[in-house]
Amino acid sequence: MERTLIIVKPEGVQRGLIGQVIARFEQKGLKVVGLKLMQIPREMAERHYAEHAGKAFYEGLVGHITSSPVVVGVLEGPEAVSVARTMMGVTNPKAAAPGTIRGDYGIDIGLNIVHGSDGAESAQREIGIFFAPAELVSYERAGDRWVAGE
Ligand code: IDP
Ligand code: MG
Repeated sequence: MERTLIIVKPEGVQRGLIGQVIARFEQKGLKVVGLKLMQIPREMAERHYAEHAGKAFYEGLVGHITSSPVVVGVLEGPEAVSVARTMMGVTNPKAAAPGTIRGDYGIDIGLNIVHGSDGAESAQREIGIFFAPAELVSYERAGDRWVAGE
């Protein structure tokens, strides 16, 4: 089992897409083990997007992600990191395949609806930025074995 961090970005919250985005991950079989609505402080956004510091879009990115509330969540499941990334679609929603979240809901690269960790290490790092250990809940769902097998 693996965990990944997802964020319904400000445009997703403002457009009323929180439920639809979370529902897709749930329907896939990923388990929500952490979830909260928050407005990200600048310092936290800078840590989250540290890999992009210095890039042309960095200031806009940090400004945007802190501009309005987001929903941050931790999803758990088999290969959760890559499964969530595949469901999100590629970074630029203009190119994202129909059927993906970005492909279905977005058109501007700066307004691509959802963030998802891009690897196991970044997932661990990003989960640590947004969630205290006590905020993550391990639990069994009655249907888990009908999703992931025994
Ligand atoms: P990812 O979200 O698919 O992992 P990253 O390359 O990590 O993509 O970029 C982080 C976020 O920064 C993207 O989701 C997108 O919103 C924004 N971004 C990336 N590249 C550009 C760009 O060239 N112009 C404007 N915004 C960008
Ligand atoms: Mg990224």
